[in-house]
Amino acid sequence: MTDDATPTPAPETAGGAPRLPEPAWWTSAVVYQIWPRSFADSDGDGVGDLGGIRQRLGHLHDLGVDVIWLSPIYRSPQADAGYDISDYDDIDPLFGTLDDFDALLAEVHALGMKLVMDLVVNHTSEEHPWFVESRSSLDSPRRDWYVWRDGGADGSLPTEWRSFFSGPAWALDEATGQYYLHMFATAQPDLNWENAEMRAEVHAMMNRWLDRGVDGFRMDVINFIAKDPASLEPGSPRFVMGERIHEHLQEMHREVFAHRPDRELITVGEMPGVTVDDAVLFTAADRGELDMVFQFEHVGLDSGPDSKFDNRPVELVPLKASLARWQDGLAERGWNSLYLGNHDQPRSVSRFGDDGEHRYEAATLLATVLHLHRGTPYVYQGDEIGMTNAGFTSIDQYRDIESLNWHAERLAAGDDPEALLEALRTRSRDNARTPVPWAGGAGAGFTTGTPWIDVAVGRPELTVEADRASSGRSVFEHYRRLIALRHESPVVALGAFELLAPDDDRLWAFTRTLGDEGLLVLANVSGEPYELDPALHPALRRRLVPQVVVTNAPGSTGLTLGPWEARVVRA
Ligand code: TEU
Repeated sequence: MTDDATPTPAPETAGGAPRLPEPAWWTSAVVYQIWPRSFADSDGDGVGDLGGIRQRLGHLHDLGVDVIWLSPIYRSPQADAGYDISDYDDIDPLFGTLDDFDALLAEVHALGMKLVMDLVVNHTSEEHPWFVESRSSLDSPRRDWYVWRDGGADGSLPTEWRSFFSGPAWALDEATGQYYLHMFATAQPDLNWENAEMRAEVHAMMNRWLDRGVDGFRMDVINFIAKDPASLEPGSPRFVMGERIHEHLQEMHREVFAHRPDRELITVGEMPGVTVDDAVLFTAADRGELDMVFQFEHVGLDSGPDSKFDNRPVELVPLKASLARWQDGLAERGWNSLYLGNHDQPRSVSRFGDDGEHRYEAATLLATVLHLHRGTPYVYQGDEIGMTNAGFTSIDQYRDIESLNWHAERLAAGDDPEALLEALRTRSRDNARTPVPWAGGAGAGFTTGTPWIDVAVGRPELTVEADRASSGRSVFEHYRRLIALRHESPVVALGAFELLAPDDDRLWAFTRTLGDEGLLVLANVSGEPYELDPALHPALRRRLVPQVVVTNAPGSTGLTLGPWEARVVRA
């Protein structure tokens, strides 16, 4: 988010043809997400840390990513794995010190990469001094920094809202007799963005991190910050996306980003429930809000009506239609971020692919399809070697507060324990939170101690070392090719997108076009061979052997796609 990210009005050239604005640097960039607890442990306490990240930077440099996003490393009681922050200006001792951080940042920059921090300002930890002061009395100067309400005279809660982590979204504070809002854990009270003093403190904190040298922010549930006061009344149908959200983001842009035109920064807002139309407003360069958002439509398709744990099979037709709608919706104004997994989602190869017989093909197919869309791709740690779901069989193996709260609530309600474990095996956030297995052996090259959570069960042979060494079948090598392709090929970064065969429930096919350049992407999303219809695209009709740009099945050039084969050809 810099002035060069904001297309300037196109000046007329001498010949009269308008010159296109320079695309922002992040249109050809790829981001890698590190979830620090499980990336690499340098001190043997079983928890990943900054030292571990520093030791593994070569891996990311080899992969070729441009930006590293770190999930929260700030001081935190770790009720929600660091998304409950008690000091925005310090590093949690679990992960290291500010000196370690500065050393990491310098090394990332020396390798030509950028570092983005997680910004969690919808809520703080209940241990943050702001909240300690806020709850201390009804007339505390910081009372209004959080969302406090009276309960009903009949003992009812201020509203019916439920927390994302089970139970009501309101907690009673005995000392003052009022309830505070917590959309997530009770230990994560929501900040009140109506309070200008609080907003100014957040802006100042962001400025301190940018002054320190970080290259931007991934903003946690940032569309939740604006609570419409009316929505906080009983019976309100409105959830948390209040109307002032755009005002808050524009103010943040003015106070934090706008006066740094010399910096190449990036902002991405995490936004559960955001629509395509909202996203245009959030990301259109001329509005000065965000560079891109994480939308949730495609990762909600397999959720049941009541809960994500009520899991449905993922179907290809709605999945590709959903991504295509976002491609079309943000084609002229705005920008997409592209992801299939992160620390809140199951492993993408287990969820959308095949984590058994065709794991290599499915992991590389999903990567190919995602990276050939228009937008900025995000690679979640471990996906670059095709890591699979955790495979846990006992509730004792789980650590995540969302999973544990949900399990306890459903068990108390009398649900079948085996069915609960099966739901967690499919949907728990811990599926994506197992240690990165760098090598074989007890601590999987992740730690010399006992890992804070078990290494994924059932695949001891799947390690970074083994994947990178497996010639011709390395998921890592495939990602590397895709990332390099985006860097060198404007049609991948900027080309127009068109979905082909939208109703086909096995073929995921689309084209990308920029000027005279065209690419055709063909992916067989099934374990059976797929016969391409030559009528699908002229490049196939001409029966020329089209030039293959990327494939996960070298040598396969005919009209038959093998199981989970993905092929990108010039067209
Ligand atoms: O997640 C927000 C969010 O709405 C969900 O993805 C949520 O984590 C849950 O899985 C819904 O079922 C963000 C962070 O990414 C997440 O790790 C935090 O727990 C959450 O905010 C609170 O900070």
